[in-house]
Amino acid sequence: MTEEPGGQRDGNAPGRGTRLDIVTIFPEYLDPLGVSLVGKARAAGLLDVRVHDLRAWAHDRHHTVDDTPYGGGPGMVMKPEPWGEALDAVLASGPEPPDRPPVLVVPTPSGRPFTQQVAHELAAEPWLIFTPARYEGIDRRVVEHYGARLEVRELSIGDYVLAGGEAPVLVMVEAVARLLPGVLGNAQSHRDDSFAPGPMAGLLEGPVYTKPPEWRGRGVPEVLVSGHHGRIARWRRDEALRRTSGTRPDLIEGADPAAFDKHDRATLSALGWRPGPDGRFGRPSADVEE
Ligand code: 6GU
Repeated sequence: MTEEPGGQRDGNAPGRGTRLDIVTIFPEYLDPLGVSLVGKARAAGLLDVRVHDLRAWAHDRHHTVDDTPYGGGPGMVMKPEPWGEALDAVLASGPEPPDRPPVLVVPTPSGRPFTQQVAHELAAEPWLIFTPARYEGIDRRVVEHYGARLEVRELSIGDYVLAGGEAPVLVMVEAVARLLPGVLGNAQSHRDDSFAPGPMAGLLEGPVYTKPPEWRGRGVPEVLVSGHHGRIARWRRDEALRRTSGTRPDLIEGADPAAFDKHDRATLSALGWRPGPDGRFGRPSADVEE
C-alpha cells in the first residue's frame, strides 16, 4: 500500500472511482481500509486509496519528521519540509492537466466538526488528500501554504483528544465511502440513517429486530409483524422521537418545527416537550423521558 517518492503519475483516471491519498508516519494504521465496506469498494474500483509513508520524504539518517516547538512548551511539532515534499509529490501524481484540484483534509481536534453533512460534501469530491498528524500537530505554515492553493478542511471527529489523526481518517473515510454511488448495495440504504437529510432528518434511528420471533423470553413489537406498512412507519418514527428525546434532546431543541407533523407533536407532547414562542420545541420538565 505504501509507495516511495517519485511514484506513479496515473491519478484519478476515469473509472478508478474517488481517489483518496493518505500521508502518515504509520501506514500500517490504515490497513483496515483493506477490509469490509471500504476494502470491497476498492476491489470494485469505486475507490482508489493510496497510503504514503511521510518518512519517505525525510532525508536525514533518522528520517526525522518532528522538532521542538518554537516558543517552548511540551511535546513536538511536525516539521514542514517532509510534509511539503510529500504533498507536492502526491499533487504531482494527479492527472495532467488537472481536472479538479483535490481537497486537503487535515484532521485536528481544533477543526470544525466532521458531521454527516460534511461526509456528503466530501463524497461529492473526486479527490481527497488526508494529512493525519502525530505529536502536537503540523507546523502551521503547511496549512497556510496549501490553503492558498487548495480547499483545506480542518476537521475534528469529536470533543476528545486522540494521539493522532489516523483513527479519525479511518472514521472519515468509512463515513464518506458508504455514501459513494454503488458502495452500498441498495440506493435506499442510507435513507433512514441517523443524521441523513430527508424525512427523518435530525432524528436518531430507533431499535431494530430480526428472527427468531422469540429470544430468551422476549418477543418483537407486534406492529413489526402486522404487515401494515403505515403503522410500521409511524411506530418507527415514534421510536426515533423517543430515542432522540432520551439521548440527544439537543437535536429536538435544534430541529426545524416544520419537520414535525401532527402525530409527531402528540408524541413529543407525551414525552414532555412543548412548542416555545418561536415554534421550536423545548422541555420545561427536562426529567420526563422514556
Ligand atoms: Cl481529527 N485528531 C486528534 N488527534 N484528536 C481528535 C480528532 C482529530 N478529533 C477528535 N479528537
